[in-house]
Amino acid sequence: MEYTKNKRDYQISLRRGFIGYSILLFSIFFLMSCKGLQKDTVVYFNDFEGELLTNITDGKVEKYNGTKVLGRYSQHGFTLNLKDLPVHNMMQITFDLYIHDTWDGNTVKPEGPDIWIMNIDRWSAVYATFANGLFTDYRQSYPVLQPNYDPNTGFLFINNKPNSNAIKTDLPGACKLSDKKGGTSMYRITRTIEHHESSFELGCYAQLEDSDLPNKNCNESWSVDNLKIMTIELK
Ligand SMILES: [Ca+2]
Ligand SMILES: [Ca+2]
Repeated sequence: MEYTKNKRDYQISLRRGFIGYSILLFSIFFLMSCKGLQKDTVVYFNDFEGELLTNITDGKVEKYNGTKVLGRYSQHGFTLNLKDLPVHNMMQITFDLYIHDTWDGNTVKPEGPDIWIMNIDRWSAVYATFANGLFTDYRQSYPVLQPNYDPNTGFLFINNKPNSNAIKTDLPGACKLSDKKGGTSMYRITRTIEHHESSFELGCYAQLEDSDLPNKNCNESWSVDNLKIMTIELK
């Protein structure tokens, strides 16, 4: 009797083990299948340490806070063009954006608004104001990427606190607030978009207002580092 009971327990245990093992095998197979559905290819990466500016129009490199960055720019900016991309249906754009010195966010003329712009294939991916500077209480629209538009009054930027969504706010300034902690804020810009074409254009610019024109480049500027472009093929 005892032997029969033990045998039955053993058989139940064996069956449970077999089911568990089957589930494990199925999970591994499923995960491997999923991995095969997406192919990521880094088609461009630049940390600018080698000062390589191939494919970039209006590129320039400057040393900031112990690293080399693309910039600094004040008004205007740069364009990156890539061709002969592998087959893909999505793209991811990632980089560090430094907002240097005194940006006046949503303030009206003559000091603002101070707008930073990112275009992908000439459509607007970011059109946002930034506020930065020691103890500034100007508002900025970022991380909201686009303003509302009123045909009578023009663009309406949302009021967020200065440095909203910045990942570093204790960096030294680059010119006007040179070496002053809090003079620069750093943001991580990431956009994942639907994209199929074999060519790609990224344009980054700023539209800044400053009554102190001779010192505008020193008062408010920006730069970019660790620019990565990845194509994604979802099968
Ligand atoms: Ca760098
Ligand atoms: Ca300004």
